[in-house]
Formats: sequence, C-alpha cells, structure tokens
Amino acid sequence: MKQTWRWFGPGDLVSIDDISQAGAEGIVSALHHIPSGALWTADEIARRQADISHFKDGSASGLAWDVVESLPVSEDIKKQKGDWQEHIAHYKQSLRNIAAAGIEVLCYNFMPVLDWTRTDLAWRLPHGGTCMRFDYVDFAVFDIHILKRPGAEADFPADVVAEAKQRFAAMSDETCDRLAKNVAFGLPGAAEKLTLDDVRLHLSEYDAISEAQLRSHYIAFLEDVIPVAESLGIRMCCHPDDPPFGLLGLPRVMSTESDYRTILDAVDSPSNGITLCSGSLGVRPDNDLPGMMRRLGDRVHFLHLRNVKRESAAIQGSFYEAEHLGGDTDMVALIAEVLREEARRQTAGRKDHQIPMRPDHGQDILDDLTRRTQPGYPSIGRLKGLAELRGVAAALSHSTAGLNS
Ligand code: DNO
Repeated sequence: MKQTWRWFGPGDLVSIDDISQAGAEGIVSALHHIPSGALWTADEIARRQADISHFKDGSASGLAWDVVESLPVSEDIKKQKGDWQEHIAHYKQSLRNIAAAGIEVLCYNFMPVLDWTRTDLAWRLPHGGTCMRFDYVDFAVFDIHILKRPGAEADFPADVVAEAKQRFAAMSDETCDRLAKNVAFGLPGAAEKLTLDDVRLHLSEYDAISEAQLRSHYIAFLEDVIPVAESLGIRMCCHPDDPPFGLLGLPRVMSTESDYRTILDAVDSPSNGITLCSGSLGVRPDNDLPGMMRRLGDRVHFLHLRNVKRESAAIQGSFYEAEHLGGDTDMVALIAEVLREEARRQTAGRKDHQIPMRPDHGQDILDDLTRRTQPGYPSIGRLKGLAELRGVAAALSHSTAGLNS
C-alpha cells in the first residue's frame, strides 16, 4: 500500500510539514474552490502541485499529488438536467489536464445532494477524545421535525419515529440548530450556509428520479467518460454512499457489493474502479469488507481505511467512528486481502500493484481537541490511525508472519 494523506490545500490547518512528519508518502487533494461542473485548468492543478512540493521554509517536501479526491460529479450530471452536457465536457477536459500533470488515480462519488452525513461532529468518547457519530434517532428528528420533509415518517421504523418525537419535544432551539448544522455539513455548498429551504429545493429535484433512473444516469456518465480516462491511463474509483443506505428520500446506488458489481460490469474497463472505503461500507452488517476486497480487488484503485462501531444490528442504524483497528470491520483481515491483491498484481506485471491508501478520518485526541481542523481530519488522530495500519501491514508482510500457521 502507498501510505497517502488527505490535504485540503493551503487553508488546511494540518500542513505539508505535519503530513511529512506523520510518515505519509503521498498526497490526496482536490481543488475545492472550483465549483462542481467547472473545468480544472492546467494552471490551477500546477499551483496545487507546487504547494505540495515544499515545506513552510521552502525546502523540498518530497511529496507529490498522487490521488485526486474528488473531481465532483455535478448535480446536473446526476439529474441529466440543465448544463449537464457541458459539465461532462468539462469533466473530460479536466481528466486530460489531470493526466497531463502526471496524476493517475481519481476518486469521485455519485451520491445525490449529500456527500456524507453525521449528526454529531464531536461526540465525546470514554477516553476523553471525540469522534463523529451518526445517531439514527437524531437523524429522524432532523428529517421529520426540523426539515419537516413530507412523508419522512414513513421512511423510519415506528419505534424510531416514536423516540424521535419524544427526543424532539425535549430539545432546545440551540440543540436543534446544531443538529441541522451538523447534518448540513456534508451538503454541497455547506460553506455558504444552506438554509433549510435550500435543502428542500435540492431534495425536491429528485422527487421524480428513481433509483433505477439514477443508476442509468450514472452508467451513461461512465460510458461517456471512462473511454477518455482509459485512453489517458487514469484509474477512476467511485466512493461508496456514506452512510450506505437511503436518506431523506433520495435514491442511493453505491451502497453494497452488488451495487458495485452492477456498475463494474456495466462499463467493463480497468479505468472504472472502486474506492474501497471500509468506514462507509462497514456501516452495513451485510457488507463483508475482506470478502469484497477479495472478490472485487482487481478494480480497487484506492483505499480509505477507517472503522465504525455499529450500535445496532439493523442495516439502517446508528454508528460512531471507532479507532482504526477497533470497530466492526476486521481491519487485519482486510489488509491481508489488500496485500494478497497487491502480490497478484505484481505477479501479473501490473504497473499499479501498489494501491494508494489513506487513513480515513481519525478521532480527535490530544492537541486535536484545540486545533479544530476539518471534522474527521485531525492531525494526531490520523497519525495514530496511519501508524496502526502501517504496523499491521508491516507485520503481515514480515517473513515470520506465518509463525502460527
Ligand atoms: C468524507 C469523505 C468523502 C469523500 C467523497 C469522495 O470524509 O470520505 O467526502 O471524499 O465522497 O467523492
């Protein structure tokens, strides 16, 4: 695995210097200031590469931009509305510019409206640190009582509806406000402070789009874009839905192994691949992460290694972001499958035998608690995660690893 680290650009409170000292070997970044649907120019890409290449004192960092995460797919493309054809033309030109800059791996997602969703961005853990959490009942409070989405009640089990009603009755205005802000954090344009009416408008646009239709829009997008990516040597990889179940009545098409299988088979190219995010997929008890790595591994182009602890056995339920080796995904078994896949690729002479991995998210611990970085992206929590993951990989690759077998 190539140990990479997500950097949000010059405004990120975790610097290139910090990342280098954490032991990362490469950078995952995106031009977040460019609106989705617009073109990534060669100049903008080069500027970000230059920012990555040096430390604060100007000396060379030795780090390079290895993975684009994300080149966003616009809402217009997902809905096949408005300027969607122009956005696809921009997407293809951005791919050309990215390839010309020497970057080969490109992560994106196909989640309508929401990117990721949590109800708590700093949930206090018993050890005193904090992590992100999704509380299903709080989410129902938001959907039914704060957003007041028509028909929302019917999307939740009766006991959750009842508990949400009680909880809402006891919530202060301030708590409601915080909950709405936390949920809205993963919405597009969250930085511009979306109002609840803006959210309602976004959602209503999907009233007439079924899951089957969204999937067909997705396949049409891939049929258009993947041949370009393939000719450029770019490996595109789709991030799963986070969390991997329906929310706010929106269609979701990348939540399970069979969702991935459908999309991989529909456009059968090595450039049409997967971002295996063990944190997102691991929320569902029916997603077997080591098995998915074994079965879909030859198309896994990027790994997000993260763990969650499910708080119920239901497919839709509450969870919190656990330590990287804690939680419900057997991380050691997953990494063992990754190492097997890398060995297979090496034997087959594949140039991409080393799969980029980043320690995804991290709990806020020690100085993270005062640094206030992007939620989920603290420096020390991720450093700890990376160190643990690296330790597992080193142990599994060691010549004495078969000691007990
Ligand atoms: C959350 C991230 C996602 C991810 C995008 C990829 O922390 O994992 O925002 O970057 O979904 O397109």
